[in-house]
Amino acid sequence: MARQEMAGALQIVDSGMRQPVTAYLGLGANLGDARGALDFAMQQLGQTPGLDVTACSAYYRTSPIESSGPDYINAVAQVVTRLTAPQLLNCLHAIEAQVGRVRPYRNAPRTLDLDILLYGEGRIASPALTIPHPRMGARAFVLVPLAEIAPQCVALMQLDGVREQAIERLL
Ligand code: A4P
Ligand code: MG
Repeated sequence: MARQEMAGALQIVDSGMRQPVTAYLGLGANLGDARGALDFAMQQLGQTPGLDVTACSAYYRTSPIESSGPDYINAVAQVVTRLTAPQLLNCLHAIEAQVGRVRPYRNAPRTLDLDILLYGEGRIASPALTIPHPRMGARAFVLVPLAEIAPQCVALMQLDGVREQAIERLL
């Protein structure tokens, strides 16, 4: 359905007929039932209007990087979506909230973290959203599952650069 917003004097008509974009999402959790939280997130993403989940990597057990607490469970999902990147981020925050995500400090252990890694060829640098995700290239917990489902998005040199970081593929 057509939606109209007033942005100052400019009227923007959002027809909802945007071209679909392939995006990659990082999933991570290290508090509570981490695997259950990732399962829940995948299920919720699958029910999100305007978004289709087209692939999901295996789950990986990873050591905390610049974080603390128990090992993380990480994965990467490929989605095809007509949502804008900010709309997609809002959906991710809503799913995080449903599993009780709190943000006591940056990189705190968390029940669920959902990040937008890539949004098509999009490049965004705003206070609320940076795409590509600025730290993804230095993290095995992103690069390894991303390479599993989208090898074209990861350079061998990047994988080589994170080979010291502990990561175990789960069955
Ligand atoms: N934000 C900006 N760009 C993005 C984006 N591309 N995707 C903003 C998602 N959010 C983005 O994020 C803080 C703010 O970043 C959001 O409000 C959003 O507007 P957050 O999820 O509230 O907090 P955070 O996760 O602590 O910060 P951040 O920057 O997302 O942390 P990182 O860099 O993602 O690192 N170790 C292992 N093994 N596994 C992990 O999953 N995760 C982190 C978090 C650290 N160490 C880890 C893991
Ligand atoms: Mg995050």
